[in-house]
Amino acid sequence: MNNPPDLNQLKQFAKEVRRDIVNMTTEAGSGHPSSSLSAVEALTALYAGGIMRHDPKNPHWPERDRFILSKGHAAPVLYAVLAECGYFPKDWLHTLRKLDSPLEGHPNMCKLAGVEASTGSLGQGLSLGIGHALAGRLDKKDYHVYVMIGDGESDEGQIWEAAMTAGKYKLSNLVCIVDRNDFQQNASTAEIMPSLEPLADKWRAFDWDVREIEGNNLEQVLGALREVKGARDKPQCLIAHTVKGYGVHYLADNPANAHFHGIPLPKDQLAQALKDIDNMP
Ligand SMILES: Cc1ncc(C[n+]2csc(CCOP(=O)(O)OP(=O)(O)O)c2C)c(N)n1
Ligand SMILES: [Mg+2]
Repeated sequence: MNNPPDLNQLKQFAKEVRRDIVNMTTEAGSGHPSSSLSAVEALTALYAGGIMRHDPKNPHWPERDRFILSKGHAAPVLYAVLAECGYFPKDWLHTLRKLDSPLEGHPNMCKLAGVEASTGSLGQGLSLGIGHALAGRLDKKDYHVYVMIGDGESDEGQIWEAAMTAGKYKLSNLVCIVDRNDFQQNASTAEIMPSLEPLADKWRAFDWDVREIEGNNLEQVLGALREVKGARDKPQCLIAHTVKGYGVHYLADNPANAHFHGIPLPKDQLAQALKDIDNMP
């Protein structure tokens, strides 16, 4: 891959990804813009910030780093980033959720090169990541495996089976990013599953290294992802504190309203949303 762009270029990349997300979900009339927007900085840093070793022209390159979007309902952020990186033509974004489009509502690895795992049924992606991480160790390859899970998704028992297993095998080539946006489908995580906290302690108890970061702060995300690359004996957890809908006031200022999970922007809000994104620092 080329040298990573500077911070300003990366911020422009993130803005373009946000525009793509609101445009494609509004056009589709369905999808999860708020869940996608909270994850923009993490995927920008991974794919465009020089963290992941990958080649859009050779998506099945055996040496590539792997990214698995376990919270698969945030597919629009993955599609936007893959398109901006050149995995497929950008105008495919207009086909989101349309019949026969490879850009299904949830990522389908059989339909779209660049999608590492088919996800959407919450709870499974970290286990899939463990498979890749163990395979990399067996094959003596030095790739890293990055998995993003949701905080609501963390209610799934399989997440904790995976956490325990990765700790046992000391998978230092595995990084789990928790998109800690404090909301899930119908309400806040505090209402639905208050015992999720203390979250960092739970990961530590399963023998992971844990860092808590501001997940919509690109510099912090980049810094943390660079640090965890050097890990030697433990899997790495980044708890990324984010805002659901970040960058678009209509969504971000109303996250407590369950109406905004899995609902596209009303068409008459699109112009203001694009202005909000333009005005981001
Ligand atoms: C096994 C399973 N149960 C339920 C759902 C429905 N569902 C989709 S998104 C979601 C909420 C996820 O919340 P969170 O993980 O916090 O993601 P966020 O959108 O906040 O990033 C639910 C319950 C699902 N996709 N899979
Ligand atoms: Mg959430």
